[in-house]
Amino acid sequence: MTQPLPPSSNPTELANGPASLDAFWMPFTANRQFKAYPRMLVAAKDMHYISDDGRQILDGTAGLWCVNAGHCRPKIIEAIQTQATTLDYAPTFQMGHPAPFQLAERLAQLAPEGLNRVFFANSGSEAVDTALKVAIAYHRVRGEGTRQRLIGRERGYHGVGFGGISVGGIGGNRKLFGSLLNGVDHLPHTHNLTHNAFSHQQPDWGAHLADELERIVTLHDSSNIAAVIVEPVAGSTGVLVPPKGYLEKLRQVCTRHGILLIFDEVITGFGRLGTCFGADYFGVVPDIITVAKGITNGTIPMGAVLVRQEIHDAFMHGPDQAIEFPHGYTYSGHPLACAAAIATLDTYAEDGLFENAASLAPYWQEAIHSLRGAPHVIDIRNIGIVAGIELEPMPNRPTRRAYECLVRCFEQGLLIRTTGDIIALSPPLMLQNSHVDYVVETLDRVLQTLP
Ligand code: PXG
Repeated sequence: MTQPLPPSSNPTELANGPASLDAFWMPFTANRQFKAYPRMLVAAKDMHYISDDGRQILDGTAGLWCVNAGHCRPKIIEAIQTQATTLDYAPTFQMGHPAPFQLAERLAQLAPEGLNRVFFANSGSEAVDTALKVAIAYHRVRGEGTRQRLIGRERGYHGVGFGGISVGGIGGNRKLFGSLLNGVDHLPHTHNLTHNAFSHQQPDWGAHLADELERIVTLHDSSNIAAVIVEPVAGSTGVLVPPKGYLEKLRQVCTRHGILLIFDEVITGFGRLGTCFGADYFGVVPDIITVAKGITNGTIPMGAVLVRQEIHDAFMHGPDQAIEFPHGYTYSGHPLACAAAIATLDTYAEDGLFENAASLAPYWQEAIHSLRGAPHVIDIRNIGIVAGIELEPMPNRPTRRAYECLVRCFEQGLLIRTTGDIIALSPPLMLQNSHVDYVVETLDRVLQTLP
């Protein structure tokens, strides 16, 4: 899989390595471990990164699940450059500029019918906190101010704001941070190796886990519950695909009790499953969708909240001069992010990338499941262009085996993500069969060598 390096990616030019690694406190990183054995990326093009020692690394993770169209796509770069020289910044508080209006229209056209109002943020975390605030405030402006409780799910990941970690269900991300939001419950997660190991796409077992929502509603009464938030496919925790019928049940229970259903589509949005949104893939329409990452192909930070029109309209009363929703960010609808997003949506459409993902998904599935039987593999799960490969942890050394796998894959020219002892794969959607083969062959080789 050697392709010529793009001209701008001469690693000897770019790898003016930093004099010291000390000052940068790295996010979600074992800082001391990384700084002892750093892995540096200095350039990227299409499906590949270039490391500081000049090697091509196939991007098996689309960066952090965000570079869905592949790296350094010309149309997106050009749009950012043009925007930066035309209008670098303009406020969106009591002022406007064209780009966020244009982008919001585009998103409304792509979104499931009815979700046609868009609030902009700068990350998935901000989109989630915005969505939770919209939900609570929506009930209040309608005179149902007792609806304040939020329901998330165990093993859910909704970013790192206080709202997001409160509804999130990854213990390690919560335990250092005190009492979090009041009034949050968690549905059980849907992972079960006994029933569902080596499922292809949606597992058969587990829809009944959504019945827990009825139990929580009975406990608190629906008049106290604002919203349920779930990832349609839980990504960060290690790729948990919803059991057949599960999301449908959540939708039914929420509808029955007047509870808003929020799909956090920060990962599943923009083609990851071969459809624009997970909601399209599963045929289940929530009331609010949060997105980020792939909205700008990872180039400029941006998040957004897509909201049913009725929810938006519930705020549009009172005196004309009143600010209806006292919330927003300095960079909500930032010109560069909007320009990047519009060019990204164009690229997805012009290159047929969602369609490519859909048509490659069967090949991806078969290739990934061919790793069944490789050393240490206790589960493989997949959907769209996503896969989770769960390894048996080393005795008394959880995470060690997967970390070793990441290091060895990187040495062999493949970037993977690991969480616990689970490998997560989510390459850019421009991939071809040969890239799939490379991912699987490299992983197979590395798995054979792992302690
Ligand atoms: N919601 C979901 C579903 C996410 O996956 C966020 C919210 C937060 O987005 P920001 O932009 O604030 O990071 C995410 C982010 C991983 C990984 O390795 C996943 C995320 C971020 C970084 C790493 O799985 N998801």
